[in-house]
Amino acid sequence: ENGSASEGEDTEEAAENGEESGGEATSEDATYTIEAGIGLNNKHPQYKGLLEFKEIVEEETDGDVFVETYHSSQLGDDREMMESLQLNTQEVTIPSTAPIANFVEEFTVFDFPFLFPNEQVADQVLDGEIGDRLLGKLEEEEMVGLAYWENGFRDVTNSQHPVETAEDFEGLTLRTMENDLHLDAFSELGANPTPMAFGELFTAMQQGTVDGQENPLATIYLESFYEVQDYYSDTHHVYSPFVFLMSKQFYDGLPDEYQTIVEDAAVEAGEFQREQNRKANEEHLSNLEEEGMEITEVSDEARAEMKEIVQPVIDDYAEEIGADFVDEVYQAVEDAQEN
Ligand code: TF8
Repeated sequence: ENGSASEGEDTEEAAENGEESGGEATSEDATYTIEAGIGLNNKHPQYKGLLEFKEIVEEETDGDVFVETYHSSQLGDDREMMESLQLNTQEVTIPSTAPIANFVEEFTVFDFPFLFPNEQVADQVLDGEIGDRLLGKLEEEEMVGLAYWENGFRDVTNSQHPVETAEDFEGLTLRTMENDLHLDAFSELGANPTPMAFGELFTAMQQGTVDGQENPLATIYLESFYEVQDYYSDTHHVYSPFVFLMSKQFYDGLPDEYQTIVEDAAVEAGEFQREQNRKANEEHLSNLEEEGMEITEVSDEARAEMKEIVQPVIDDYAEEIGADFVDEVYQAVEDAQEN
């Protein structure tokens, strides 16, 4: 039986949605409706990836599974949307790993500063056995992890001064994601970390509640952070994966054939999303410069110093989530670098 299809009010939203994404399917013809929501806006490659997922699923199920897409935290922030998945009142969301760690603590490992040296290594570890194992743990939390997508390497922006070395974090009030490791790492660097949902961030920067934040280039540019931030630094201090999540109850209720279709579609749309994300990075950097941001390039020495400062925090969390498991992750990162 289908929990979420065609309640009367879906029709209007579906029509709106179909118009926006150019799709012809409607929820009226569908047996299953997937409400999919993300926190970023509709200019971000993540939303483009979601539209790709929609197209594949609707085509392959001949419209029997309809995907309704929402962006800009219309359905809530990362934590709220995950809770909705647990209750099966929303079917899909694609949060960063950092907020997922509040549900499955092992996800903290992917947010260890400077863990992944580049995107290719991240792909191999995430798409490999380790990444898979962590996705499996989501089932205990009533969610199914179908694929890793990409948020990207996180960089710092602020309104006070250029951040060139570790010392420049001193005294900066920085918004962080709601994740204990992020909080502790930025404290260790001397910043005043302020955890907050992404949807509140722009206003917080605008009103000066926080001096700055850290996010990948696509977000900094496409969410117009340059309007309220003067300094950008390519710290690349952590690689932030996205995870494509589905309500377990909804997934379990799908026929086998449709389970395969949504799984493959999440992976395929994810490949497209990663590609779009990576392609745009260089352009976004020059866009930020054109918009008047001061760009600071961080040296490898400065990154090494930042890493050294936060290493005790990393070691604490490694202990907490399981030293053996974390060693396996380090080994997988090394193996991937040799390939
Ligand atoms: C953050 C993350 C976000 C997301 C998204 C809004 O800073 O980087 O981009 O997780 O869902 O909160």
